[in-house]
Amino acid sequence: MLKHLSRRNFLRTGAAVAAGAAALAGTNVAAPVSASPQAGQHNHGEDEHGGMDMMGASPGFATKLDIPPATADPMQILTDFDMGQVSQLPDGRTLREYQVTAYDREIEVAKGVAFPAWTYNGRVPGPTFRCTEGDLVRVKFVNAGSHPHTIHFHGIHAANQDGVFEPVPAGGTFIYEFTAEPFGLQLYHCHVMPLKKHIHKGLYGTFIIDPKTPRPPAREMVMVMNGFDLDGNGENELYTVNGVAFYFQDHPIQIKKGELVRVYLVNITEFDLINSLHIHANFFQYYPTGTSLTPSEYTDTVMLCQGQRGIMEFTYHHTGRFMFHAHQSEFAELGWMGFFEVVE
Ligand SMILES: [Cu+2]
Repeated sequence: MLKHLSRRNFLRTGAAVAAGAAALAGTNVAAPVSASPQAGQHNHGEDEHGGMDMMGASPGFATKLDIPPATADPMQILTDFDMGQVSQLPDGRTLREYQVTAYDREIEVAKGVAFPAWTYNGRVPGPTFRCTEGDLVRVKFVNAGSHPHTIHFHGIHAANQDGVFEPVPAGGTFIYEFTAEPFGLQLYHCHVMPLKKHIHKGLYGTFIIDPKTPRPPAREMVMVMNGFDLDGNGENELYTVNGVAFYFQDHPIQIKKGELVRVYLVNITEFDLINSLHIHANFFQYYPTGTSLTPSEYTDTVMLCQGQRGIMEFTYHHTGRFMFHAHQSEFAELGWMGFFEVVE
């Protein structure tokens, strides 16, 4: 049904209209997936393995091929920070250990629209890992998917921890270990070729390295801007924040008048050169990549290349419903649109 549609007329199709109408009518978008209109249509005809060999999987721990965890909805993803399992090293440093498993999984990306995703821990985007600068980070990765994958963390680390030259085969494992630096808003994603396929299928997430002196208290949330190519034509038919089109239009994000809000904003959108975020009736302080504690811009709109990210801070001084969305209006109409509900 979706095979010959371009994204420019996708909105006229039943699926997208249903998604938009559901959002406007307040219907719960997080209903179970009942149909998969895209099943079998997701192959871009590219070499899955990119010519890389499968050396380098770590034998350090047992392979775990269990059932994927329940899918997180975009509201959960907004505030779900994985601080890892914390322990103290002999030298006094903090060790944080994280578990990541890659699964193939069908997810719902708009009301009634399924996408055959490749996921970290069963969700798109993957977990938000959080630590403090100087911590030793140890990530135990199990590949329970059907293709080779890695985790490529942005940050500073050794070449053999970069998740590029050590593809982990299906059923394989790998342990990534590095000191968290520099502080800021990082991200991670699979780096197996063809890269655009492994990324757009859903293998990415947010990685926050807090400064040793924490940022001021705030209501914190993570927003990952992405897109979904439903028919395998190399274009996105849907755009979202945290994985479901129109979700935050249907489920406005409640914030309190006068409270400081901090948004960790990541753009991982494949196929399009940029993505953007605009908030209505307000301005925000912007910290590109979060690597400085001094904002570089006071604005109401920011645009990001794929892999670019930044921290926004703002406070609403008026109650009511305020829109936020991509300022490419086409993206907004294809799902990248939501509301803040500001209350007393
Ligand atoms: Cu991959």
